[in-house]
Amino acid sequence: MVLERNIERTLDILRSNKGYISGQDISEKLSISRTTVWKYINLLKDRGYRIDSVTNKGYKLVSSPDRLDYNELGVYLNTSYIGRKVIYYDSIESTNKEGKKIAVKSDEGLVIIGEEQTQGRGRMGRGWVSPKGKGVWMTLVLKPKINPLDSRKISLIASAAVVKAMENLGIEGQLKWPNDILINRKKIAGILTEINCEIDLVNYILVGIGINVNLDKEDFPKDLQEKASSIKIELGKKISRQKLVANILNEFEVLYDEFIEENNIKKSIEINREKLVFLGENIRVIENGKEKISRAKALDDNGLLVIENQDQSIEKLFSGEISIRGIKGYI
Ligand code: BT5
Repeated sequence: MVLERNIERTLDILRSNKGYISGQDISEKLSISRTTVWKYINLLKDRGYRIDSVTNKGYKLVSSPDRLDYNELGVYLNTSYIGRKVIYYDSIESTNKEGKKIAVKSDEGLVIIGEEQTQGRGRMGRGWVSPKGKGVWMTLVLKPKINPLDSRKISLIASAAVVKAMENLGIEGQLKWPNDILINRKKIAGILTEINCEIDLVNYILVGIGINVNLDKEDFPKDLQEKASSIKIELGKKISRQKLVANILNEFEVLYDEFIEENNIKKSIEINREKLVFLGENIRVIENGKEKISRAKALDDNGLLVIENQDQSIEKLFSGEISIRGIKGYI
């Protein structure tokens, strides 16, 4: 424990110094010997940190490993409770599945992250492709004191947080109601919200977020290559997963607090509306295997999708088991 703590402190010192810092300075700050500093530096290098060392100048952090553990994310977090505890797995079946095992005993705001998922899950029993080190596969554990009927709103908060975080990093995403995030009309992220509740009491809610960040085309199975994509493929450059995750958690906390403290999700609805794809277009509405063509009209204040059917009747779609698709293309 002490060793880990000291390695972390060494890392913090390196991070807070833009240039070189001498071994002597680090040893004084931590009250340890210079040999021990040298030992910590080597341990950090073993963990993937690139640290430059120059005689008479000292050490400088050049780059950090592309990992999603708390050490790496924490630097960019400004939340008070969301993401302040992270359980990190190099490989896991499914972060939502893990969430179900530990949520009851966990604190609100816990985040479970896997570098890869071997059995990632989508909605309605579908699968989710989650290759190692290239995406964000995480689950957020929440314990709101709300009516279970209101839990649907958490999904709207989550999708708003994801597109807002992307926007912060200069990435223009769109939302396909209810929970897909697209770039150039290809799916790059999905959200799986699961709830465990009694009749009038929520035990916990799991918000599973999957984002294709740095996947290449070959990372997708053939049948997904036309409709799915990644931020890297669409933008032509790699994105920091750490900054993206921290931004999502930062945005999520603000929007979630609005819901919990003021009992409204105005900000989340506004973001969802602003980013909604298909507005004014004809869409295919699919429910229980049946399909019809309607026009997407608006998102109402509760996050229901307002559509106009061909007989001009107006209908509001409640997410649940309904999917929508564009007329052309795969999405
Ligand atoms: C979703 O389901 O979009 C929700 C995905 C949630 C994944 C996260 S990752 C962390 C957490 N732990 C989990 O185990 N899951 C959550 P749905 O709308 O049902 O979309 C699933 C469908 O999208 C699949 O049937 C495929 O057609 C397609 N798909 C699978 N993997 C994909 C990927 N990586 N990117 C884009 N589309 C994918």
